[in-house]
Amino acid sequence: MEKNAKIYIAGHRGMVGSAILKKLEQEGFNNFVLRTSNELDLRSQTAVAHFFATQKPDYVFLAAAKVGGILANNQYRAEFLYDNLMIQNNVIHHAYLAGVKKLMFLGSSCIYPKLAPQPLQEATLLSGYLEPTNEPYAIAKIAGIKMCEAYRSQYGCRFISVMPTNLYGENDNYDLEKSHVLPALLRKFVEAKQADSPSVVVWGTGSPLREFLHTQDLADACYFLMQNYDEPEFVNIGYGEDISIRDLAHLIKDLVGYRGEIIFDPEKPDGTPRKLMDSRKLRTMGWQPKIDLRTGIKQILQSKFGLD
Ligand code: GFB
Repeated sequence: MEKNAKIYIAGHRGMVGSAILKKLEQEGFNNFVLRTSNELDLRSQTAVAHFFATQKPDYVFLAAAKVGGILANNQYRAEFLYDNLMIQNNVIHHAYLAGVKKLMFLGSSCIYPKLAPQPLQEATLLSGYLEPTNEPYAIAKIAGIKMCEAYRSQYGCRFISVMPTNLYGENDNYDLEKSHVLPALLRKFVEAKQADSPSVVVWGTGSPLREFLHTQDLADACYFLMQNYDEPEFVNIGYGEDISIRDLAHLIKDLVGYRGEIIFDPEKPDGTPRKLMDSRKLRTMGWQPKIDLRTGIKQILQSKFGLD
């Protein structure tokens, strides 16, 4: 990307989009076209068509999506399917019509079959059944990958897809019903400490394993791939290690300095037993993450909750 290139980041106020914007600003880019969801409803074909025809961005990062944790995915199944399909169909198609030089589509590790061999290799896509709690979201993301592949093969578009593992970072969602596990546990343990509560409830059995990547690392990887990668196959972006929800809860409990008890609620879903990404493809290109989980959590405890 040329330093004066016009760059559109769809979803620039979200956790992922804001991290990408920050990274690009640090790298010296300054010609951004940005729209909030109030200013541009990406589900509207007319609005998106008008936006691309008039703004004609050179590069697009498609980080806009309806996202949420395990319960939100399961509860708002129609919205997760409809909103995400509409957003990506509109943005990808109109990026093609407007002659965008390169587009990056961001997916998720939930695209892989629930019981795919670990670590999850890119080649195992569509080799088995999906995890039911997030099937609508996964189907939308798989459609996005296939759209980028199809627009590349039929129209020659330089559209690439990347699949990040579970993410955390600045501008996360802390709504206890809709958020992902990491922000939810940070909030639960901080509030329990402040209120001197005797216990904190952690959903599920605690046995599922998850891999967590800081969004600063993700943004760094996206920038790296946008500059260096131009192939039809999508690329995993992971940290390389996972942790059980039980151990994550204990880690956060210790870092917060909470002394009470942890109670697991097996009535809540566990979801996929494990989803560790195989990120060898990205590693062999020369990229690696910098922020380990403990450091990343401490950073957020400080910036978001004012804890040292
Ligand atoms: O982060 P999370 O909601 O998403 O949950 P997934 C991960 C694990 O943490 C599950 C457990 O086993 C949860 O039951 N957990 C424990 C909690 N306590 C909590 C809590 O207070 N809140 C939450 N949210 N979980 C999502 C997918 O799956 O991951 C999305 O539904 C997407 O589609 C996203 O792929 C990255 O990792 O299970």
